[in-house]
Amino acid sequence: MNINELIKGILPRNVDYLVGLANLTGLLPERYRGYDYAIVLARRLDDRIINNIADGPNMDYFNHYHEVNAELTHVAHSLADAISAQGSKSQVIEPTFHDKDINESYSQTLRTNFSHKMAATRAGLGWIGKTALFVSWQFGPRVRLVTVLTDYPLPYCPEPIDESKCGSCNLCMRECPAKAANGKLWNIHVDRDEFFDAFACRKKARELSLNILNKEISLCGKCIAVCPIGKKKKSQA
Ligand code: B12
Repeated sequence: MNINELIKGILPRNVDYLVGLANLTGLLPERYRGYDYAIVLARRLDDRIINNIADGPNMDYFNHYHEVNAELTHVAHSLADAISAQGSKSQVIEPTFHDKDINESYSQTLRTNFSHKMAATRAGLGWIGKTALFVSWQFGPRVRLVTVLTDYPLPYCPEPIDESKCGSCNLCMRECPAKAANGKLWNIHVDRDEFFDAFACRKKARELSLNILNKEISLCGKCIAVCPIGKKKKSQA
């Protein structure tokens, strides 16, 4: 199977996508046994919408979030079907979780059983920033992720990214309305909870979503908007 051709034929042509291939052997829980390879798709978010996130989410961002989720879900299932049609197994991990994906401990941990960000760093597409976002080389954190797992031995990235490239930049940390980050740089041995307080993030995002959008969700996006990586320079706009 020519996986790159197959993916190219499925991706929408009017938006930017990053495509990464990863080997996740030994990194997944038991329920994904046999699916050692991953195709990670990072869909670029709309700069006009992200640039308008000021002090919390707005309706454009809310709508964009839902549209991009729907697009990613559709693209990932089309890809998984195409892989299955070629005789290999495939499983879609949707952009956001459903009740069946979370275990009883979710409310105590805010952890699901699959991390798109881990797949993306294993695919060499980027690293984890100070506010725990996945930061791609090309578009910074202005991407939303989806993953297709497969048993087909993909030509995976030989050089996964194991540490942060954020250096001394602290912008997302300074601007975070929840003050959820402590500035420690990520690497694959540093757990999320050592540098990022996911509970503080969720609490603030819920508060903002309720006040601004009158919706009980956890939307914020300020850390995405302020990251200088992927932010277009004025001359490019
Ligand atoms: C639960 C969840 C939340 C929780 C907890 C967030 C968190 N940081 O853990 C809450 C409700 C707070 C939340 C908030 C938001 N979320 Co959220 N969320 C998720 C979800 C469903 C699961 C994440 C999870 O299990 N976290 C547990 C920790 C341990 O894993 P992790 O954070 O994913 O990644 C860690 C590991 O992967 C590790 N790692 C990375 N590479 C490697 C390699 C090796 C070898 C190892 C061992 C580890 C390792 O480093 C990461 C940081 O510690 C994912 C979708 C998914 N299934 O991945 C979306 C997701 C992380 N959310 C996303 C977004 C956009 C948001 C918000 C901006 C909301 C919004 N849209 O306005 C905020 C921003 C929060 C932030 N700054 O991190 C995006 C992130 C995109 C990006 N560019 O990073 C995701 C990936 C959804 C998607 N499909 O794109 N979210």
